[in-house]
Amino acid sequence: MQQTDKEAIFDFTSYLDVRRAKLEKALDFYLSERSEKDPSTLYKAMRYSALAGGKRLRAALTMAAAEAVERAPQLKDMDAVELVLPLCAAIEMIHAMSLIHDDLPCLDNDDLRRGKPTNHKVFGEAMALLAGDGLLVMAQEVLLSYCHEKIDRSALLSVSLELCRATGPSGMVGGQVLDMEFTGQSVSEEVVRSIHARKTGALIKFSLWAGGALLQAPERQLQSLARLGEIIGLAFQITDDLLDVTGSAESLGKTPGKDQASNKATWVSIFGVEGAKAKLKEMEKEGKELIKESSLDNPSFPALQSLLSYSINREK
Ligand code: GRG
Repeated sequence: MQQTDKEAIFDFTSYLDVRRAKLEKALDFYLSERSEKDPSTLYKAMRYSALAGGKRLRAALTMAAAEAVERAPQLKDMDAVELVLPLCAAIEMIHAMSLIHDDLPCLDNDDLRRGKPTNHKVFGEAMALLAGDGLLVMAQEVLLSYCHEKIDRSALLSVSLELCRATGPSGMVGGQVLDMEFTGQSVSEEVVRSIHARKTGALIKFSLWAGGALLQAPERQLQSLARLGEIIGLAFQITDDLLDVTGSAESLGKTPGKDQASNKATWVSIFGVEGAKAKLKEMEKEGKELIKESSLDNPSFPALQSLLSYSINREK
């Protein structure tokens, strides 16, 4: 395609690389020891998982949402990505902690994550548990202490509250418990949907909504972001279930085949591989229509549409 003065070609790879680098610099700073008296093994263990790479999809969704919305007047001349960096770091810290705890012998008992030995394989179970605890609490500390002074305090408080909800019993923790309780049982689509909406979907939905909410976007845009978050969250999980069947340890950086081995309720167990792929096509179509109807993407800068496709067509 030829590039004209009016339309720039959207380079999604560079788009992601630039944002990933900003996020990782921020994480590196927030996760630095503040004093010589800080327990350095704990920091090493937290940094090992939080800075271990990963796609950074949740942070990218938050940044894309922040760049897409109408902002509060006092934030208009500021860089949207910089404004949401503490929020993105908080989300990725919570995501990293959930992976550390999920890999522990008492839960999934895994040895490989992001192509590296899991946290407890390197630091031992007790330190891995505490590194997860440290990241979980530090996420809220980072969010509440590092946001720019021009960010409205009541917007910040409601983002912090929703992050608690997305993470706790009504979100990720609750979803993990339902997942454990239904493992080995034959379940309906309804049950799988409700497990995944909490376990994986809640943090993804939050990531999109919060990117707009922190910058005080209008309610109609926040509602569209929340709905898009539900669609991407579900599509992400269906893809994850498919990759567990079709992917290799080398490409995934984690152990495949675990869902079937532990008799988990997944989209593939309900619809089969072809049915799950067809469901994904439906979700992608629905997501694209929503983005268009809600004018969430600028045609020459289709970040949300690219992130939707990326979360479905990824190979890891
Ligand atoms: C106390 C918050 C808290 C949680 C403990 C362990 C647990 C309860 C919940 C598990 C949640 C979990 C690990 C869900 C799986 C989500 C998932 C599919 C992770 C993989 O995400 P990717 O593919 O990973 O985005 P990368 O490595 O790219 O970041």
